[in-house]
Amino acid sequence: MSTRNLDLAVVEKALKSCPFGHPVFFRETLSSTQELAKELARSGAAEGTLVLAERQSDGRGRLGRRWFSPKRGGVYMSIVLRPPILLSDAQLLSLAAAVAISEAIDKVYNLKVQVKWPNDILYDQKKLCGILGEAAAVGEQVIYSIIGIGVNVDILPSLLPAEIRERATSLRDILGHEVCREDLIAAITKEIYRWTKETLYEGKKEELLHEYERRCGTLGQEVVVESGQKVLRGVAKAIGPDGALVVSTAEGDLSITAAAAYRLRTARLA
Ligand code: BT5
Repeated sequence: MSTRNLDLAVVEKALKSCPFGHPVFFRETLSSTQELAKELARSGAAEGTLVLAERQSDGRGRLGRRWFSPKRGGVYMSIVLRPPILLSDAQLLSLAAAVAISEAIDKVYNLKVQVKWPNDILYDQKKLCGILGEAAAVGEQVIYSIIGIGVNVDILPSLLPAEIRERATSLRDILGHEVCREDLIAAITKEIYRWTKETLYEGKKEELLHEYERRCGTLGQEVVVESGQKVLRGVAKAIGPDGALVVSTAEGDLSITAAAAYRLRTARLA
C-alpha cells in the first residue's frame, strides 16, 4: 500500500485549467464513491464533480459484483457527467472512459494497456482497472451519468483475495516502484473531459469508436458468450455504433450489450 494519504491540493492544482474536477469531494472511507456521486448529482452537482476515497467498504463492480478497494491501495474515483445523449448511447460513456484511462496511463507511465470489452483495462492479460458506468434518465434523455473508476495502484497481488489474485495486477506490480496517485487522478480526469465533452458530446462518435477499437484486445478473439442456458461460440468482430460487441457466430451476428447478463470469456483453443 502507499505510505501516504492522497494530497488533495496536488490534485486540485493539476486540474486548475481543466473544466472537470471542480469541485472535488474527498473522504477517507466511503461505502462506494458511486453513492456519494449519485447523491450529489441528484442534488444538482455540476458536470465534472469528482469524488475520491482512500478506501471503499462496499466497492461495486458491474452486475452486482464487488470491487476490492483496500486503503491507499488504489484510485477510487467517480465523476458526475451531464451528457446530452440518449439512454441508448449511454454505453458509449464507459467506452470513452476506457479510452481516456488507457491514454492517461500511457501518458503518465508510458505503459501500453489493453481494453477488454466492455470496460476492463488489462496489462499482460491481467486486470489493472475496472470501470462502472451508471446513468439516470427521464424518458430517453440521460439526466446524469456517474463514471466510477477503480485502478490498482499500490496493491501487491499477495494482498488480493485468492480468487482474483491470478487475474489482477497493479501499477506497483508492473513498474516495480511506488507511483503518484495524484498525477494519475488528474490525467484520467483531463482525458475524460477530452473524450466526453470534446469528442462524444461534439458528435465525434466515430472518432471515439475508432480509438476504442484500436485499443480493444477483444476484437479478433474467439469468444464464448453465455446467457442463461445458452452458450454460443464466435469471433468478436466489431464494436457497434451503440458500443455493443458484435460477435460473429454460426447463428449469424450477435450484438451483445454490456447491460445484459452475458458472460463473455475468451475461448480456450481446443
Ligand atoms: C468492474 O466491474 O470492473 C467495475 C469496477 C469499478 C470500481 C470503481 S471504484 C470507484 C467506483 N466506486 C465503486 O463502488 N465502483 C467504482 P466488473 O467488470 O463487474 O468486474 C468485477 C470483477 O473484477 C470482480 O468480480 C472480481 O473478479 C474482479 N475484481 C474485484 N476487485 C478487483 C481488483 N481490485 N483488481 C482486479 N480485479 C478485481
